[in-house]
Amino acid sequence: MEKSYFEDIICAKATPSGASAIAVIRVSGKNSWDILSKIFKPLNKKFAGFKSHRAYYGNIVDKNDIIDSMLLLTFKEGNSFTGEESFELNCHGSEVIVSLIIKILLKNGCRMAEPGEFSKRAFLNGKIKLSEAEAIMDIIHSSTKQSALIAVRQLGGRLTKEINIIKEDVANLLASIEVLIDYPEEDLAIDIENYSKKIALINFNLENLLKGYNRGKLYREGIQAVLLGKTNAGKSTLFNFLLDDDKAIVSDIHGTTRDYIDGLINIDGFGVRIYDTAGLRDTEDPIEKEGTRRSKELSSTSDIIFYVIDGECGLTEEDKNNLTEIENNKKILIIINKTDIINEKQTLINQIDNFIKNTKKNYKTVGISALKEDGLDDFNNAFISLLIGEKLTEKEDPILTNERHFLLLDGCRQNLINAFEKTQTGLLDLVAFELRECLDKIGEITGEITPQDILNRIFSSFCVGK
Ligand SMILES: Nc1nc2c(ncn2[C@@H]2O[C@H](COP(=O)(O)OP(=O)(O)OP(=O)(O)O)[C@@H](O)[C@H]2O)c(=O)[nH]1
Ligand SMILES: [Mg+2]
Repeated sequence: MEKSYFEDIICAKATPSGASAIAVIRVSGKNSWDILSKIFKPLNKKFAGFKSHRAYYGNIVDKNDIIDSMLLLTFKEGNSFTGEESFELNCHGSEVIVSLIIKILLKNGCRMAEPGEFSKRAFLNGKIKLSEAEAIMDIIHSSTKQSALIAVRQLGGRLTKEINIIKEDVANLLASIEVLIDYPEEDLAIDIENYSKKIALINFNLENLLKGYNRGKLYREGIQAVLLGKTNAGKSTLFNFLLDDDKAIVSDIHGTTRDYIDGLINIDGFGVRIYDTAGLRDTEDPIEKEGTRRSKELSSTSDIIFYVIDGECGLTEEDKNNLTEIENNKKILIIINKTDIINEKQTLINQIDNFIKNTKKNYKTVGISALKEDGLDDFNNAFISLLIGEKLTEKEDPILTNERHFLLLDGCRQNLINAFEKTQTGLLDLVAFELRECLDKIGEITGEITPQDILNRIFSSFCVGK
């Protein structure tokens, strides 16, 4: 096979748009350095031709005009990110300069890269696995430290490693079964119990990987949380406290918040988009009515509800009705606010427990003083435990975050369950069929067997320049 899959030389800006100190323009393709001799003039008088893995200071020129001075980094074929001859221009980060340089590159034989084309070339040239290319995209799109860490680990090949273990196990088992099918005359012993045990063990490891997916998804995609409760409970005060900002108007007038506002916070690595909403109360005011309707609508699409109880008033009939109305599948963090002015916090917690334990709600209770900014640690801990059970240890990090990977592995799980059932009937042909299907799906994750249209779909969701 040819070294490079594509013939064209591609270019793109690899850094985000807007003004910055430096912008990076990437160029990759067979003989791309030929372009350099036309457009880049090194300022070192002793310059004697380009070598790989060097930095050169010089000017980009268009005929006799100097466009910008910058550092150039060079990478030869086989030793670059894409695997192709390539270079990077570290020019000044002005949109005008970047677009001028890109125009010069296009004039001299480059074409604009498609989204994800650099990573696609890296994959097709065998430089990265498909799951690693997808991790690059995850890093670009990750909004919290935790999701970036997971993507970096995936890039470091942790997912590939785990999947390879499963693949090896399935392949070994398949090989031992195929020998029996292919050489029946050898009269080899058929150990059904042993095959079932092995399949069950592989499935156990696979299910552990799958379990991490939902947690990983929360990290990657973030969480929507809505502050709900009676008027004057202190929702907006709490919103401001959590955001460490004065975004929402706070007052002791009931019905202060009329429409929802939102902001992004980070709780233990989770990106949480939190909504402050209009307080719930019976009202004839059409604007407030609409506000209440919006509060309820938001709560129905949220992953978690922060239900704020005014500690000074205790658990009222309105609170009971509001809590009962929340769908049973919702996670509810009941926040007793204003703990700075209540004495009997525990009594109130017990009262809430007594009321809610019969309602089949998934809830936790926590006390806070939004005004005095007290109780944040308890709030964070209760949030995490409600969301994901207990805190994750380093070892339990979810490493499966990509939906495509999840669906394929979930398919593998089904194949293994089928294979397990078929071993009981002794139909080894069918067991082998399921195991082969399972291996094909694993191949699609790492990119060993991936149809062209799937590749195009994956890489087209990248940004240009990656
Ligand atoms: N003592 C005390 N007062 C608080 C606390 N949190 C809020 N308040 C007061 O309670 C009143 C109402 O606070 P808001 O944050 O506006 O209440 P809200 O739930 O947003 O009210 P609406 O927008 O009307 O639904 C204000 O006077 C706040 O200063 C608290 O923790 N302790
Ligand atoms: Mg408010």
